[in-house]
Amino acid sequence: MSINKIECPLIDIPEYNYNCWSVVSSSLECSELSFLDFFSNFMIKNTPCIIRNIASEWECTKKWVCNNEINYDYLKDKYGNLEAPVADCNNIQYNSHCKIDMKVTEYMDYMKHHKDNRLLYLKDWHLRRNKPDDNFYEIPIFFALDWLNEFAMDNNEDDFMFVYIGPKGSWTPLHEDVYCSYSWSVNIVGRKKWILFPPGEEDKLKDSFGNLPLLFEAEKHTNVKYYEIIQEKGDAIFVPSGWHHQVANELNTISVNHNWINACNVHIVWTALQTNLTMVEHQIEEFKDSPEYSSQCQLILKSLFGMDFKDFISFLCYIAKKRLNQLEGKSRMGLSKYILGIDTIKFDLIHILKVMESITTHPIFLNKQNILPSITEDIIKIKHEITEKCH
Ligand SMILES: O=C(O)CCC(=O)C(=O)O
Ligand SMILES: [Fe+2]
Repeated sequence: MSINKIECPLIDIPEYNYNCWSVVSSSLECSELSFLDFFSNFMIKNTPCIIRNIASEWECTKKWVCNNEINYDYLKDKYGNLEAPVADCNNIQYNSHCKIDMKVTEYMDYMKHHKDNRLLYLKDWHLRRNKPDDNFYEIPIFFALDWLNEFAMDNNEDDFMFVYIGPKGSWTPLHEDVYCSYSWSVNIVGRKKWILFPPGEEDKLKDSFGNLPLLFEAEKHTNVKYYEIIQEKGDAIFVPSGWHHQVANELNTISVNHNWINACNVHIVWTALQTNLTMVEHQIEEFKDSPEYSSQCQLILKSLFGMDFKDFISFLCYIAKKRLNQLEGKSRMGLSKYILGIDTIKFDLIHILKVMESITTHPIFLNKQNILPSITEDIIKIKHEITEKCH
């Protein structure tokens, strides 16, 4: 079997069972871990893990690091004229870090000498998109089933592939990832301390208005279950869907991070989308008799969650159509250099069908509230086709 071929087993995804604490937070050696082990023990169980020594062959491991420190001069030389978003961890406004755009050359000077009161964290930098021919890292096979970035790249839309560079002491506030997606992160150099909360534990941290703190402090919350995970240089961390987390750089650190969705967590994304819609509907309940109520709810949903029903369904339909074509013999290339095996394609389709079945019983779909006109026919056609070809 080709080492770039992804074969997943056609198995069911179990219900959440976070009483299985013993499997939580395992640390595994990359060369001893198979795709299947990762798939069945972590991805479908939505459980975190560390994979050690994943980046030894990456170009950035070789070139961006010098004597275990960030090679500021190399980065300045190579990327100095690009711009990147930078957060000031010492400047908090509206419950988040103040953000500015900065020239990379200026940021590298700051990192090398930093003598001011600011604590600047360069984050969410789309370096890969800015320099598409610069293959400074390879997506590891474990993280290659990634509909989110496949969709973004095929359609020339914003992707979810980032570089983070931060000094010792910089940090990321407590949050849940965009769309309730998975994330993975690899340290090129440095060390991060992660605090992860199994889904639901974050409710214990909320104040009387339902707001989460910017930063979890263990001494203030003694009844909360959480995991502290240290991620060293060369380690990947797998952050499951819906696990709130906060991160602190314990040394000057560079990481590569992706957000991703696939057949194993798409149902979690769908659940989160519905929960967010219900929340929005309650918030503007007083207008529920107005003819614009449904479309206004979708608009607010998009600004809150990052996508609305139409976006989510279009995304699902796109992946479904692509996989149906791949089943018929069209190129089976997935993300990056990876080829999808037949069972992987079927696995994707079967789980898309499950979510589509749930979508078609949702009140928005049943009441034909005019927010999904053209997609309605698409989804029904796709459901038929999947049923025909995969059962
Ligand atoms: O590394 C960080 O500071 C934050 C990364 C993160 O939140 C993620 O990868 O999901
Ligand atoms: Fe995150």
